[in-house]
Amino acid sequence: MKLPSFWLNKIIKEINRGDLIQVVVNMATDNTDKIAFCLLMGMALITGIIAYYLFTAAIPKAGIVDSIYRQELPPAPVATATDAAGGSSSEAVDESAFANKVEVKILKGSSTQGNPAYGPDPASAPSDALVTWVNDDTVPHTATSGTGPEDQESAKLFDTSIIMPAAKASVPAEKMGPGEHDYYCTVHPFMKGKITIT
Ligand SMILES: [Cu+2]
Repeated sequence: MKLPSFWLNKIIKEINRGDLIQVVVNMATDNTDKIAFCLLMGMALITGIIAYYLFTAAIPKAGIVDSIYRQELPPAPVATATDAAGGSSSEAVDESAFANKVEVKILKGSSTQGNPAYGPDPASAPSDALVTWVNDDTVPHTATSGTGPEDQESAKLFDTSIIMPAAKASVPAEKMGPGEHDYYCTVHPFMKGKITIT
């Protein structure tokens, strides 16, 4: 394609002569098709620039969702998730009163049946310890005493209630009493674990 440099040279020469109007006239009289091409390219350029700024102006802003399905989250679970003391959904436990602390993790991905649920499992704790379940998953879980929802003794020994993602809940080992205890998640009853108080 020699056309662009040809036109460039011609335009520069004409401009050097200081006769811009003559440039346009020459182009219009001699090369109507090439003028049309240039005009189309010019219009495309203008369209592109306008479209760029219009689309930029239409980009949605973060945090603003104009959806008819939008629902505000209930405030209580949000507060629980950020509550480092163990969540308002379970009984308040003074962590500083316990020298012995045992942590059981609710494992990431545990809401999928077949995945490991709690870790360590079985867990063990001395009777003077505070057992804390930490939810490392992205959905709410519980640690509820019993073998499952059908268990008559379910939740009678202990129940953390809902633990939101990144939150935790504690139960004193003393409350559970010595021996091996089954527990499960009321949200996902296939999630089962054991804890032994020694
Ligand atoms: Cu669960």
